Amino acid sequence: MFSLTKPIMLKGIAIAGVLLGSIINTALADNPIIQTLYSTDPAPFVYNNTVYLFTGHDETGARNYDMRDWRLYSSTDMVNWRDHGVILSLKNFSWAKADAWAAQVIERDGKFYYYVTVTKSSGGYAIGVAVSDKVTGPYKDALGKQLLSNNGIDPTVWIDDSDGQAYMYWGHNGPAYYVKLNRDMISYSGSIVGTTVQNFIEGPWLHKRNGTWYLTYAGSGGSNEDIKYATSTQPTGPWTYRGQVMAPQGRSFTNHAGIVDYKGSSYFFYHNGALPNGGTYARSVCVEKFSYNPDGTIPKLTMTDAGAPQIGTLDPYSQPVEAETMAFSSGLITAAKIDGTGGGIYVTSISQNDYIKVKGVDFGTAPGAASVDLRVAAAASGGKIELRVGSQSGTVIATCAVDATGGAQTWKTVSCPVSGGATGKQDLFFKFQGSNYNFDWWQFKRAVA
Ligand code: FUB
Repeated sequence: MFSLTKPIMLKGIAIAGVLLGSIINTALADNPIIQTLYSTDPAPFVYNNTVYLFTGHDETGARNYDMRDWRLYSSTDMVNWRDHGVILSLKNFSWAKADAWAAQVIERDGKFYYYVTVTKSSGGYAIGVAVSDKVTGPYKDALGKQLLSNNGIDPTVWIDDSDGQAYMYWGHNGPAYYVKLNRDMISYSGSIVGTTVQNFIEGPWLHKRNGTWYLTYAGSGGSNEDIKYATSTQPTGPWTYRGQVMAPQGRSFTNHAGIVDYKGSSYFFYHNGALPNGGTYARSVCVEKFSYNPDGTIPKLTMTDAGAPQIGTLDPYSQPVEAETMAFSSGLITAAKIDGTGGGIYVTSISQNDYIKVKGVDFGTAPGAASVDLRVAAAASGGKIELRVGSQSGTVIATCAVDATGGAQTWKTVSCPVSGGATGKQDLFFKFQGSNYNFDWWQFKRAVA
């Protein structure tokens, strides 16, 4: 029923990732949020004034669901997203064999609990839980076995602010099930209860707002899934069907919702098949800003290319900005430097005319920026990075030669003069010339007035 993804040519490096963005035409769009790989099942989580976006990952070229790890991205402005890399994988669960499906992270008492769907080595779906002291991990299997082993998928957890009770919902093609989690968050008490939710298929997202409980979920929308929701005065239902939030749109059979409030606004995350060669097994996470209606109902939302508006601006001066912080990119990918825990991500697999867009960079009033430092590593000379404003073919404000540094992991800081237009708020583009070099971070220095 759906066109299968064509395998995309791997670049010549032994890491997961492919050339996706170089054939994207919607250069100024900010949806999908992630262009360096296919991402799925968004689970946003607000912590410490930052939105952490936990996602699944469709392997490129897959002809069925092929999902092996979970990824993390973060943002403080909803448009520039920093890539934290692989944050958890099937390998972290010794009893699991496949299907790193939908997951969600929440915090309790300073620990972060990562509820995941997997297939057990012995067969059948199960829900596991990993734990970390830090939101960015590393996460470890908390139990060494399943939390729930009854063929359930798509866990979603919310802690009731009125009494501290945590509830976990999950389900697939039947009732939405729930259970009460214990205070330790890695065990439960009482029975597993099935609740009737109209047209529920999968992907529940539980949240509470102004005393109302919301269960948002993927339903049967015709040929593809839509997103529907129901509400209740209690976390345990009964659930009253409230309608469709997002009609089927685009090329993915599934959709999957995640909803958060951040800096005074509400955001709806979902996935579709909007990247090149995207589809049912090659999905991408997107976001839309929305406002609840005065009566608390959720308005009907449409998938857009534009995504959410930027909150504030990005400061290019005060600290190094990780190169893997992007509003959009084309061609390149990211990789983990050493340990794969997300602590050392960099931009790699750079080819001629690849680019990174960083949105809404505030260079301040004239005279603006005087120079820029770039942290790079190169096995050979010959590359250069053009910094442009406005668009990938906009005004060049700096050109930095990338000479050989002694190896692809031998990092050096290159300092380049900036001229002609690095003032005010601008979209900044790193336009790459040549290849065979890596990029870790950047930072501008102000001109002395
Ligand atoms: O991504 C794999 C599965 O597809 C998820 O667990 C479901 O929610 C659906 O999005």
